[in-house]
Amino acid sequence: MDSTEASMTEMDHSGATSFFQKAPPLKNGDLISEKLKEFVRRNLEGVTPRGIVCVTSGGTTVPLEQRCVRYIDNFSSGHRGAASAEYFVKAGYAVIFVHRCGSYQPYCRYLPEDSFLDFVQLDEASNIQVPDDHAATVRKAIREYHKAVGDGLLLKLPFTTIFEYLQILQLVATSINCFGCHSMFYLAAAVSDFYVPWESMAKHKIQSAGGPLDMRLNQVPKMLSVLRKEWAPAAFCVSFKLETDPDILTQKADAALKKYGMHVVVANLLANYKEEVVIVTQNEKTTVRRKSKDEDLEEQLVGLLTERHSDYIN
Ligand code: 9Z3
Repeated sequence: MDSTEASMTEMDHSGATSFFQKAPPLKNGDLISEKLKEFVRRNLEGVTPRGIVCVTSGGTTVPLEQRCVRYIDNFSSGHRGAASAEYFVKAGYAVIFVHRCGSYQPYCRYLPEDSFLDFVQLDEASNIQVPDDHAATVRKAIREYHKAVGDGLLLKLPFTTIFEYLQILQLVATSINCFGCHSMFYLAAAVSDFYVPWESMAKHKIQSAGGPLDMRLNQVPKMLSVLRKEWAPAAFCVSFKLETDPDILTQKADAALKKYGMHVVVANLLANYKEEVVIVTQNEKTTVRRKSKDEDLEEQLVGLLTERHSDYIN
């Protein structure tokens, strides 16, 4: 590590400490810790250590008021994270799905919008019926979801704000540290870069009578290197890089790889992120393309990443 990287790590460390000290306390923090403890206990049993992955999914919000009426949000739907979580379970991983409240969920991605009321009907005796053309999809979703949860392979932890997201990420990271190199982070959530610190945030709804709003946003401290160096140093870490300008994408992914010590950066462009991603490692760049409309790009992506993870373990 050169001196610039060393001082960067120290800056990240102190930025993270101060962020957590000043953040509003995590609601249900004790319950989340309990759930994590139980999930980890169950998956540590057995002779061969199971792979465990923390999949983050959906966008974080940035509240503008403490009693929040307004917030800054981003476009992420959580589809990538939800699809990936399913493929990790299929590959035998235990999955901690840290997701934005209300975003796409594993095993329900195929249900149409307004799914409940449009999807089911009542027969003459008021029994719930699922029309034949949807029945197979619904049966498959219910079966796979209950199997994943029943086998102790899926734990879902919701977040809304950037404060909740980072606090939960820290809890998850320190809880699965005992899996060492068998643990993986797959950080697909779209995490806010800027935020309003809690102590400088308006307590009540900001009044429009005050005229145009002039607000300063602070930079969210970079937690990736803290995750990598302190919270879960042996874990295999995959982060995502999203850009809108194709000319800077791979260069930014390379920089993230080096700066935060990631093992893989998945680079994608807003214009075609559902069709194509580039897996960037220190030695190679591999483009993954969706082959057809019926296929999930995440199936190939998760397949390649679990291979890289096995190489890392070996
Ligand atoms: C991604 O790049 C994800 O692939 C998407 C998935 C958010 C594009 P959807 O949820 O979209 O399926 O609608 N995630 C990471 C985005 C991000 O915030 N990356 C940070 C950055 O680019 C690094 S942590 O700086």
